[in-house]
Amino acid sequence: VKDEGERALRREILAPLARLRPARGDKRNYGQLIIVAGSRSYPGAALLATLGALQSGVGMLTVLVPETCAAAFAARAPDAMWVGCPVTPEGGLALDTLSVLRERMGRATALMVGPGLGREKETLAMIAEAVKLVDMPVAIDADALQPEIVAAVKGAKVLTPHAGEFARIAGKGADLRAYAQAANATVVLKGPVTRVSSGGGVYQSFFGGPVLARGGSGDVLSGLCGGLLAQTPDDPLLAATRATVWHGVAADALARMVGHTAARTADLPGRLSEILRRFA
Ligand code: NPW
Ligand code: AMP
Ligand code: MG
Repeated sequence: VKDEGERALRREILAPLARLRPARGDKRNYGQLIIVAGSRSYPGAALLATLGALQSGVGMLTVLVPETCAAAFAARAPDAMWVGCPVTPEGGLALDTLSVLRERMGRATALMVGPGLGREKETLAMIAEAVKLVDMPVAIDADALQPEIVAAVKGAKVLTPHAGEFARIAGKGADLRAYAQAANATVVLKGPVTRVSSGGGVYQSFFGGPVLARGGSGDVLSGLCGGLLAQTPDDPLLAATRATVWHGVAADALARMVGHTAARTADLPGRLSEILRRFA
């Protein structure tokens, strides 16, 4: 992506993802993502983010979730490595999740935090430490979109706020481009039109539509974004714009198939593959 001017994103940005892979690759060539997500109140958000990440092409995916969820989730998505972590009495991930992260970081190429975490003090303090701990780009969504967490990231970061979360991190009425520049972040400001900026150009996505106006659609996007970031850790803007377009075009496909009303967010990840087939 050329980082200048204002322009609408085109679906052709997805074409390279449809190419056949070189014959000799192995899973280590496609990055490793670690997701930290979920709580007793919002287990589903962690699963939806995982389903999005699993379709991104990422080589390996490790997901840190409350220990009470891991077995059920492994049955739903055995291709992810589910790691159960300790929870607080209120049901959020506890501070000790950090030791699990230390053990599992290994060769990870990106970290994604946020979906369904809840906003307990201990959980958010753990996430602030987690993003300091790692030496890799970080994608931040949902409850983890807090000013102190964003500021704690040393390296590259991709933020995926909706308007309410953007006001929380940037202040009411803040400008996307100016904030992205000041925060040294790639920001995906979600809405009926999603706008993406790293502080240079502003890229608009007109894909998607009101079929996405239901719980969990942002969680699928953050998983997809994390999975793409793990594959192009040196180009967060490319990962963010591709994730936005891919998510939107998949939503359009879902709406064509089942309409706007009776659609399921859980069926959205399944449409991601169909979109790429059209470029192949
Ligand atoms: P209010 O209070 O609604 O008026 P929240 P969330 C505002 C998980 N989920 N445009 C909102 O305003 C997520 O992953 C789990 C503008 C509030 O002030 C999170 O962990 C699901 N403003 C958690 O739920 C499926 C908006 O922003 C502030 C807005 C909470 O996330 C659902 C913060 O927002 C969900 O994804 C908008 N579009 N939306 C699951 N299946 O497990 C909200 N605001 O209160 O943190 O709300 O986005 O629901
Ligand atoms: P979240 O609120 O985090 O679940 O994110 C909602 C997702 O759905 C974002 O990707 C939004 O861009 C998308 N979305 C929600 N409502 C609409 C709409 N009316 N038109 C297009 N996209 C939408
Ligand atoms: Mg969300």
